[in-house]
Amino acid sequence: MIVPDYSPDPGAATLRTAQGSLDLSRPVCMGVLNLTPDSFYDGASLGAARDGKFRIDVDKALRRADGMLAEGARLIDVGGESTRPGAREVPLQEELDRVLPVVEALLARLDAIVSVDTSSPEVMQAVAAAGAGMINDVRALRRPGAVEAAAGTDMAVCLMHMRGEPGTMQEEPEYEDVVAEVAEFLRRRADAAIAAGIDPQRIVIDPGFGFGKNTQHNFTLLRELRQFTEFGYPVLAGLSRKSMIGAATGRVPEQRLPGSIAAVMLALHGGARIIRSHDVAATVDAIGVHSMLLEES
Ligand code: 8Y7
Repeated sequence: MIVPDYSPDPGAATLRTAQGSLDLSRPVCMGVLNLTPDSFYDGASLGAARDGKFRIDVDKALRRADGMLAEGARLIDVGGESTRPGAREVPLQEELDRVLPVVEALLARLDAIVSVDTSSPEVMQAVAAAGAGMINDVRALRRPGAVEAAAGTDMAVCLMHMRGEPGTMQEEPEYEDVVAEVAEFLRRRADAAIAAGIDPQRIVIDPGFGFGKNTQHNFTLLRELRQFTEFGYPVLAGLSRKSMIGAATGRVPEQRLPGSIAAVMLALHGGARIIRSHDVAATVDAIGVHSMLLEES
């Protein structure tokens, strides 16, 4: 593949989104707004089954997002497809029905940069038309048509590493060198995005904690996170209440906030610029403490 000649700026700290530039000179928190009935942590809290179908309560979702913004979130990540280990794939129409009304309401009523967690080119086009700022794709634009769909918008894109698919990804993942393999994957996906016409300043990369990795892989990636910043793209880290925190603390998801914040501190120390979290206030506090460390006296 021919890739445009591009020398990334290692200090790149501004992200271009379809809703304007986001300053990342100080790291920011992305709050999770989960629209799936089966999330491992906050499942179904924003909707209920009606007529045998899961339906979102849009007002409840708006209140939750408003609360996260008040706590200091700079982005709201809206997701209608469950990517937890073993999850089934959600049909396109179901994903659109869950996501679009909430995205439209958020954009109309709140001053938020809206990120949409999707791998589907149709959903990307629909939310771009609605005015959303960013795509968060756990499949890194690998679905047929996804790179082209993203390139046809002005949205920022988060390219995440996942080994396999959610249905199978935790079946004994193996790597020779997890850091090198994940880095190589992300470099290739960023190159493919740029080759399709996506401005490098729209790209975010993410090693994908918990996606086809065992506990040791996850902690190796966390320890070596700094290496991922060398591509010059902002690095996003999603650690919130994940099983790696459970493995380290012996705690169930409801009790994993302190462990998650400890891991957030390590990710910030490794250069992460966007922290995806269910717990915005605590994450913003961690960012505040970390940022003081970097102040010149
Ligand atoms: C991540 C994510 C999830 C992550 C990015 C969970 C959608 C599982 N985790 N997206 N999504 N990075 N970019 O635990 O780590 O929230 S879902």
